[in-house]
Amino acid sequence: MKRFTLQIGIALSGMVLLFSGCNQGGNAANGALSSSAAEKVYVAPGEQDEFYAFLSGGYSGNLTVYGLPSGRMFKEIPVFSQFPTSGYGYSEETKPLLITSHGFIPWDDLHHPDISQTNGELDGRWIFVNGNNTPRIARVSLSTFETEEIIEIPNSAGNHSSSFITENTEYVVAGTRFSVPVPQRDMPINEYKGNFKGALTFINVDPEHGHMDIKFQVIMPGFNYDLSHPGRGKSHGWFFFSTYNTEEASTLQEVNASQNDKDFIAAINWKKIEEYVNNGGGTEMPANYAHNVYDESTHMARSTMKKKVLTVDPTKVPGAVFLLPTPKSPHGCDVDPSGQYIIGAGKLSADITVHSFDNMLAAIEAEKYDGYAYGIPILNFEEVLAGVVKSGGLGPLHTEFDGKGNAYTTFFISSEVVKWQLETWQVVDRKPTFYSVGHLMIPGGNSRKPFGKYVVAMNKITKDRYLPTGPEMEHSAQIYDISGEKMELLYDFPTHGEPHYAAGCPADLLRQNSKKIYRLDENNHPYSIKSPVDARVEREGKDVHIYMSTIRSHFTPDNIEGIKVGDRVYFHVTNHEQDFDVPHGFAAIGANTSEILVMPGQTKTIVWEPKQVGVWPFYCTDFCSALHQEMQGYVRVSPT
Ligand code: CUK
Ligand code: CUA
Repeated sequence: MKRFTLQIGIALSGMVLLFSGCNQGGNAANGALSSSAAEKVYVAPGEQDEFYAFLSGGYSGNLTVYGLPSGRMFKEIPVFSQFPTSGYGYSEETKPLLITSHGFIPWDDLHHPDISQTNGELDGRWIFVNGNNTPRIARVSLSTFETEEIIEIPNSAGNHSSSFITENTEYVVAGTRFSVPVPQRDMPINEYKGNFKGALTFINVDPEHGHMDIKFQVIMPGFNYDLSHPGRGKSHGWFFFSTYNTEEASTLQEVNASQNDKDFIAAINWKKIEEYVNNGGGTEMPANYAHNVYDESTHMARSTMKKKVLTVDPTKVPGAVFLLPTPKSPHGCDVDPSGQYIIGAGKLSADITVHSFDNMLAAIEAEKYDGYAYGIPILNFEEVLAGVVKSGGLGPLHTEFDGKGNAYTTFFISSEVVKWQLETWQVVDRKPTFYSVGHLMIPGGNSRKPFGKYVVAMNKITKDRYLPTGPEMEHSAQIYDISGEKMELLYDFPTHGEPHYAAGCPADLLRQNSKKIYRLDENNHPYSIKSPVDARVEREGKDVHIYMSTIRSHFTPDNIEGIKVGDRVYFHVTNHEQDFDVPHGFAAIGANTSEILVMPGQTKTIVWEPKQVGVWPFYCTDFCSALHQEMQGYVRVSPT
């Protein structure tokens, strides 16, 4: 996003100044909140929120859980990060989740969450998120709120189109913001045009366990594939991807990349391609990518390196791939709840382009083509167009829907949310955001059944919104009431990292299924023990395995001798509590990883490599009872 500011800043510097002038004027622009606004976000002590909101953490690599309307933060779910709070990415059980073909990569840039669906409605089973940098998609359980699976995406780079899902969670998709040589090879960068390719990846989701598996990759021309959205309802079976740099320039200085007045939305008939590959179509290509799965019953993750991927040349599947011309470097690519309208927000534009799915089918039927790009038909713009929203704003990015015939589009440059009507294309309201809004989110706004009560705007620049905290401010989110004709700004809350997108759902969808306890009798961790009486120390050469039990408020064993400098000491800690929300932590002095937090019924392992002779303490890091401070022990480390 910061790129865009820069680029657009050059082109439209006059207007930028104009807008930033009026929007960053401090409290005068705050929208004069009424006391009823305060009431609407007030959730009294002991009461619970009406909605969950899952905000991406951007460069934090995490997904953060909030309540709406209160804006209270409940949990940070580590996905593409090492997270000391829980030991995620440090513990032996979770480290394999972060393995890639490039090695152990404990960071990524998380942009877009999407909740699983059945029949186009949120089903609250999983939430999928993307890693943008080293292309990956993760699946997070909405029962345990933990990352359960991460799959790497070969042949792509900058997985920004993810992780949107089809309406029965048949597929989660990945795109490629950067086109790259496919397969990767050593070649001159300035020979990009015609040689680099854009892989669009369709990942099958197993309906029972949610396990992901790459079904096929469509190898597209070397554009930049930005965002995507599935068709729904009548357009179920299609997927839409916005593109920019259809000039295929290797350097995206403004002059190069914005020559074309129109780029494309690529429309992919995935059902047709699925049929083609089910009948033996496609070409298997060597590819290296990691597939990492966490098993809830063993509490362990396993990493497998995959060696090939099935690729599809779109020109070999007639009627499967089309290009819809869309003005001014479209960024957002959103589909309305009916599946009829495909909205392309040209980020260098003032207007919003709306394509019609029916028009698209008619244009395909009548072969209203304006030519071809590498053999892929380019549909005639006027033929597919449904309407243009004359917004009066600048820099449209993303659109969500309230399910009542209204759409809400963010404008990055003019810092506002604009409400407009589907089919009349008339703007009916607009409200400023503070400041420079990226995505917005209506719970279920990405499904056939949105819950159009609130919209959350996620802003890129915070400036004067909060007490200053040095040069860096946390990003802000703003919640608006959209139940009436006019939007009303209710509240403003700080977020973690950089929230790009978010997904939300009614609290009732998750409340019942939220897991409370891992059952001890179901604990299949290879180093678990059934009860404290099984606690022991076992040596295998230099490796020492300590089978440890925790229960309020002691460790068994708590005096450990026989350890030598140079040993690798594995603390396998089983929490033998069976009470909701009673974790125990474990940390030993000089540990060069983090501590671990072990939930009741769970076993976790941390490795400790003592470097110094002595008697070294360990303790529980979670205040678990009145005798928490008594929950401690010693390890005696002798010379080698
Ligand atoms: S986003 Cu990822 S650059 Cu507009 Cu979906 Cu912010
Ligand atoms: Cu267990 Cu503190």
